[in-house]
Amino acid sequence: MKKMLSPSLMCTDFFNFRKELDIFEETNIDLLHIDVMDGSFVPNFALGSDFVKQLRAATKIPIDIHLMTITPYECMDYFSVQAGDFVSFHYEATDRIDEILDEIHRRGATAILAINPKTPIDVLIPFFDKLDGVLVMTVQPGFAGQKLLEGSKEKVASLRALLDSHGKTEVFIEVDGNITLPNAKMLSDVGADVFVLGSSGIYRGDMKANISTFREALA
Ligand code: S6P
Ligand code: MG
Repeated sequence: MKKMLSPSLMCTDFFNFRKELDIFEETNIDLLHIDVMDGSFVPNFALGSDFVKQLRAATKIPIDIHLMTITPYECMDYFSVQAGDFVSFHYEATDRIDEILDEIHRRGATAILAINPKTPIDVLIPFFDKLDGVLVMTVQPGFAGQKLLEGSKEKVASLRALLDSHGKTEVFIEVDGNITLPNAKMLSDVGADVFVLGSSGIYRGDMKANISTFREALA
C-alpha cells in the first residue's frame, strides 16, 4: 500500500483552519485524523461530532477518526460513520470488538483496531480476519506534544512480521504520536504505512513545505 499522511486536526490553529484545509486540499493529503477523546478512556477532551459534521461539508478528503472513548459503538452514530471513512477504536476500551468491526464494515468504512503502548501485539490475532489496519500508539493516548516511546520501532516491526506470518500482508499499520521526519522514516522502514502528523510533524513553520518533505522521504 502507498504511504499515507494523516494530519492530526487536534493540533490545528482553529483560527486559521480554513487556510490549513486549503493546504491539505492543494497537497492532496490522504486523510484527516480526528482525535475523539471522552475524558474517560483518556484524561482529556478533544474533537466532537459537530466539528466533524462541518468538516464533511467543507472537504472531500477522507476522515480518519480515532475514537479514544469507552463508547466506540455509540460513537459511530454520533459521527455518522460512512463509506470512505477510516475508523479506529481501542482494544483496551471495549469488549465489543467483533461487533464494532462488523458495524464499521457494514457502513462501508475501513476498520482499524488501536493499541496502547503497553498492550502486546498478540491480543490482535483473534481479530486479524476482520481488520483492515492496526493503529500503534507510539505515545500514551490523550495529549499531543509527547516523545516517542522506547520500543515503538520494535513493536511495529514485530507486528508487521506477525501480520505477514498470518498471510495478512494487506493489513496496514498506522502510527500515531511524535511522528517527526526521522521517526516517520524509521517506522516506515519497519513496516508503517499511515503516519499521523501533529505538532512534531507538520504544524510548525511552512506546512506546505513540511508535507512535501514527508512525501519525498516516505516515497
Ligand atoms: C494523542 C492523539 C494523537 C495526537 C498526535 C499529535 O492521543 O491520538 O493523534 O494528536 O500524536 O502529534 P504530536 O506530533 O504532537 O505527537
Ligand atoms: Mg490520534
